Amino acid sequence: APQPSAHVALLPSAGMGHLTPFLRLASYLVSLNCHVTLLRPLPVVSSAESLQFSDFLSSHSTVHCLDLHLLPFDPSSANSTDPFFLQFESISRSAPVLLPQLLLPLDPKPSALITDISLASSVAPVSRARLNLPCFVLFTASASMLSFCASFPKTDNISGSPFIDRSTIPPVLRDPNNLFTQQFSNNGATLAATDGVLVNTFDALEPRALAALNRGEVLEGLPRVSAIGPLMPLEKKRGRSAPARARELEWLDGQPERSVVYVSFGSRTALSEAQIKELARGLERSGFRFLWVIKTKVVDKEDKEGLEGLFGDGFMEKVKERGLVVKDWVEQEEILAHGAVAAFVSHCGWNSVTEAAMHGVRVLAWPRIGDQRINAGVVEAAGMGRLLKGWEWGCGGEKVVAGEVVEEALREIMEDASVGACAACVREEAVRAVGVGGSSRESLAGLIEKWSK
Ligand code: BUP
Repeated sequence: APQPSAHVALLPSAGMGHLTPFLRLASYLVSLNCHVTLLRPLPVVSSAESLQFSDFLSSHSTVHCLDLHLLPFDPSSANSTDPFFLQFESISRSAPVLLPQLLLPLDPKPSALITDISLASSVAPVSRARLNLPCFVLFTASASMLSFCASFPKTDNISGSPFIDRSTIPPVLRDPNNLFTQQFSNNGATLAATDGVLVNTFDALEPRALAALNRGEVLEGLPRVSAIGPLMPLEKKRGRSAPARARELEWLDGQPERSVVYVSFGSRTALSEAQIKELARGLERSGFRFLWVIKTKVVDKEDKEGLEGLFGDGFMEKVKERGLVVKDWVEQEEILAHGAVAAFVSHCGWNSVTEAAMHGVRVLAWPRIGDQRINAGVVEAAGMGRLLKGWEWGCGGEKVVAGEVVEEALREIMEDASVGACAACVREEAVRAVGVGGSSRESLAGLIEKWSK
């Protein structure tokens, strides 16, 4: 085999939304003949993350994994109860101590360290000063969100990027004392001191944000922002040891072409019980076929309830011919790739948006928290989907959207051919971006060349 062209160390953060693009990038780098050292913060928060790590390592034997055993951290000292934000804090506090111990003895030495935006303010200074390594950030959300993050002002004055609408800014950022607000602000402020930012997006999806970022219109002194997405899913195991085809994929096999609505609000936000009942009513009234992945807890390990009793009376019986509801982890990427799927009712976590884009699936955007409303704006601007009518912060949780509203929104998204046509165009652009000579592929090749010197 030819000598690896570059040696890159990767430090991901917590939650599937952050881990997934890191492992996809790691796999991509390996395929481009790079040597990858993966730093794995332990213990992880969710079962999904621990499975994802072990699956990845068993199928990428050349990746060198180093465990970063987190130092003791008292969560009561931080102003948040969100398990993922607390984990960001824990990794951030441990990294300055542990990174030199793990990375300095390496031979050959890495030529760059890539870390998650949620860890940037703690990792970038150590990378430069102690490890003598250029530090790059993988921004795991949209370039539009990056433009907001990079321009996020002092915590007493929320205004943000020139083209981010105030109403799309997550309410948590209005609380300057919240742990997440502090992390977001510190990490944003560090961006200018890093060597480059990689974003899981592509030029044709976010032309305006990417141009503004790279023209210095968002923040002067920001390093090069490279769109390298959409990052491709990890290859699934094939052959004898491969797991049997999942129930939901078999179910999709039996459905007509482009007939199914896929419903999922991601790995880390649960709908309220009242909202689950109304969404069920909406799906039932719409008459469409549907596949619904449901979550009732923020961390999967706590999700022990069965499905019975979650919905209104007789729901499961009434829809059994045309609907499937699952609670387990599913292979979302394979679902979106399936020809039977037409539309995606999505919280607009950025990975979900890029996966829908890659497969030309239209999106009914129903954001819940964080960057999701800004990402929904990207979906709308690209024409590949619509925001749920009447949407406001808190929808799905304390503010319940009625079944009739869901029904109407489903009809609109499924019956509007122009949205379908836009989604198909976005798909073509996504395929082009990552193909030979495509913009995203060339951007990453340029970085690898730099890291090889
Ligand atoms: Br749920 C679920 N299977 O059952 P996002 C999610 N996923 O493969 P999130 C599955 O997890 P943040 C499931 O395809 C995507 O790659 C999904 O990331 C996959 O949202 C990832 O879409 C979820 O970014 O994270 O998890 O809410 O809040 O960080 O955006």
